[in-house]
Amino acid sequence: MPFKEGFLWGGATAANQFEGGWDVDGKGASVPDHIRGGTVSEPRLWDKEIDPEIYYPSHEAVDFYHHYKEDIALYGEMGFKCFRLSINWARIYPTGEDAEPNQKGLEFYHNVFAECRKYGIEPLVTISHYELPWALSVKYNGWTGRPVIDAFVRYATTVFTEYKDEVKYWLTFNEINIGAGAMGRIMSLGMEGEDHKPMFKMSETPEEASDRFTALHNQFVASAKAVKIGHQINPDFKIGLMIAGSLVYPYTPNPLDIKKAQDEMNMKNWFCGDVQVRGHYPYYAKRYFKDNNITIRTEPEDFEILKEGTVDFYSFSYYMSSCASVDPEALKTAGNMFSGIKNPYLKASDWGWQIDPEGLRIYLNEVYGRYEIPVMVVENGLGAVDVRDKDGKFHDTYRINYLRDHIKAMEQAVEDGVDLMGYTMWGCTDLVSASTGEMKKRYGFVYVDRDNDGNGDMHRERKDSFYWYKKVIASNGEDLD
Ligand code: BGP
Repeated sequence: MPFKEGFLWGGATAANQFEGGWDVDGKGASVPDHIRGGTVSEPRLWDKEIDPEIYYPSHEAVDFYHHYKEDIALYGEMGFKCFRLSINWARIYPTGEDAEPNQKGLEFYHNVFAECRKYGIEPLVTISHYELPWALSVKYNGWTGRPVIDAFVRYATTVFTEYKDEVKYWLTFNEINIGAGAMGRIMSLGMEGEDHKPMFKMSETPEEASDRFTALHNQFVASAKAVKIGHQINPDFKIGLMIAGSLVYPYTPNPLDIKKAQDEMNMKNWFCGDVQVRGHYPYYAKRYFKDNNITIRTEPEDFEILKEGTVDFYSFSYYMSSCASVDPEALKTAGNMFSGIKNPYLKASDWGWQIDPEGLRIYLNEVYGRYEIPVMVVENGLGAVDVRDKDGKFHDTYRINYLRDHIKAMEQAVEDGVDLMGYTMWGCTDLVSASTGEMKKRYGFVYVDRDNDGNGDMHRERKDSFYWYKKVIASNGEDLD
């Protein structure tokens, strides 16, 4: 049996894409609550003032806030061992700097964890999944402002203390390395500048890049402080990092392509893990900052903090791979926040993300070889358009095929010797897409009746993949047919 006993099979979600209830029971607005929906060709725009006439996907999302019992019961039925969710920061501290946490917000997650316990499901909690209270973002220009570190540490301390007997597995920041790419500005900086602008920014000045890396540095410090405090609160906590797994191949054997792929892997993929696992900035970052005129604002004590707050395990999302080439004519591919050059050997999803299960095996081996700490795949899945068949059901064979191939690749990696803790497939219940804000891009085992414009009664239905995944879990990954 390749997967170890107690392997954490399950699914993953994020509060702003899943919960809804954006202004109920004392919750404050968070950054995603100001972002409109979009599509691949129409980028999501953000507004300083929330306009009641406009549809914002996070406001109701798929209403897990009022459906959590039903949703977790479905996870129980599939036999989930683990459910990854994030806590909505603004539900706990509505402005980020409130004197006391919001009791109703704390109560909601107690209820969620109690429900998980009923079915023997272990929660895996992301403390910040693309989330920042709006008030903090405005006051401090997002994570560029140092006071945000203290606000985060206070929030993390509150949830660690509150849920210390209910949650064992934690992640500090979702896909922290997205902040290492220009497209990640919005996630790390908040909404500076004029509004009604696209949520992603593709290019920037050295000053803007300096702000972005300062924001990322502040997140490193905040994460390290939280890890240290978490271990004091409960020494049994396992606290991990979370990276957008970005595997880059050289496009050709041209040594220049190979060097380019190495540089991209370093800064897009390894940089954050190197800081969070090893406790210090990697050697190659110095040259990158020098070549790009980037200056990071730091305090001397930060470097000791980074050393003291290294993580217990490495987790990541994996959807696709890309190539690097020095040829300016090489064809580009769409992608999960980072994009790259198209690989002629791979097919792509409807959204242009290149499907590469073998890449997952390669990536797992690379990560484990580099760090030798436990690894977990906390996001993987296929965003697709699901159409109801003549019999009224969702026969999502394409999703089953995608997941099967990736689970087989994990199996190989385990045989290779990788210490793999678990697998939480992304978007186990259909939810709002992070990059486009669409509902049409579905990942789930469970269908939700909701469309891009907010129509639908939110009822849930099992797809074919639901029954398939149930068998996979029951057989601990043996039965993949
Ligand atoms: C990751 C995010 C998730 C999720 C996923 C799929 O980058 O951590 O929040 O959304 O990608 O992306 P999308 O929703 O854009 O299809």
